[in-house]
Amino acid sequence: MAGHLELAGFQHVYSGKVRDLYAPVGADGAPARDRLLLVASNRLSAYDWMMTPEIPDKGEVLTRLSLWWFDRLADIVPNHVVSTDVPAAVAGRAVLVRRLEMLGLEAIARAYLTGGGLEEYRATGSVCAVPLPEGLVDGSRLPEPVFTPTTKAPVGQHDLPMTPTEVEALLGADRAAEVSRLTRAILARGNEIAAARGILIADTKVEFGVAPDGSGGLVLADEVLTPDSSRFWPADLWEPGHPQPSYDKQFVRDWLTSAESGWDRRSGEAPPPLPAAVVEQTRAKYVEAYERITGESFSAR
Ligand code: Q0N
Repeated sequence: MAGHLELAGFQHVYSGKVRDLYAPVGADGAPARDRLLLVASNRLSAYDWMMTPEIPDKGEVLTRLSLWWFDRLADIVPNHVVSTDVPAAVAGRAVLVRRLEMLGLEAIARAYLTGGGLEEYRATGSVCAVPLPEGLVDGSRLPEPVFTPTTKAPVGQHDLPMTPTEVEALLGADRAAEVSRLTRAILARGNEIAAARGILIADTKVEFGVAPDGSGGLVLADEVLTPDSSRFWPADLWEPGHPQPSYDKQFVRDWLTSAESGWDRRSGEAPPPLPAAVVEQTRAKYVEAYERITGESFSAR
């Protein structure tokens, strides 16, 4: 994979759209089997395109926000974090984690109705086999969080909704019920904390793994309750009945779809580079989300 960092003592394993994985290399030169280094980049995607330039400090903001949430979720579920003692080149935006065997699904829960959940509700009155009250609209709060898992599609392809039967076939009934319960509990806890700070978390995607030797239960991995893994809405602008503004990517989307960008979403061509003002406004939204949720001021390391 082109474009990843050369980190002394680490071997590149995998790059996703936004995060990269490395394996620590032992004194014998062999990659460690029980640890990974998870590095958050400053990359941002919109309308399925990677933007240029990157968003300064984004990786650090999201890494620190995930770490803050892991602490506040620790009574619900253990997590994969081992240490934040990482190479200087990635300080603040990387975490050393336990290498897990990841479950083969995206665990998603929804607390508000929008996107794919709204489409399914309009067609069937239910979302992922959960019947919902009549009269809900785009942005309505659900009576309680609903578990709406999807498949994990290869990079470049879109994830597909999974039925409860498919999830049970993949995980077994007991583990399926546990993944559902934990995912909904994580979102409920997130909303308890964030709502008091002016942010609604409409939905979220989490990833679970288990120890490769099969011992122990589910472990929360990857990132958690960040604007990249969740829809954050400013509570003061919440108004069910129409699409809510996205907390973090709104400036990017607004500019890309404005006449000013000169870009046609349907052209199939890469979007032009973001103007400096759009990059700066977007950085400010990530920092604002971090500061509002944690109550701590952000300053890059
Ligand atoms: C893992 N993903 C999906 C990196 C994150 N603790 C872990 N152990 C084993 N595998 C993974 C983790 C974690 N976290 C998670 N892939 C592997 C999410 N990726 C997307 C690309 O960037």
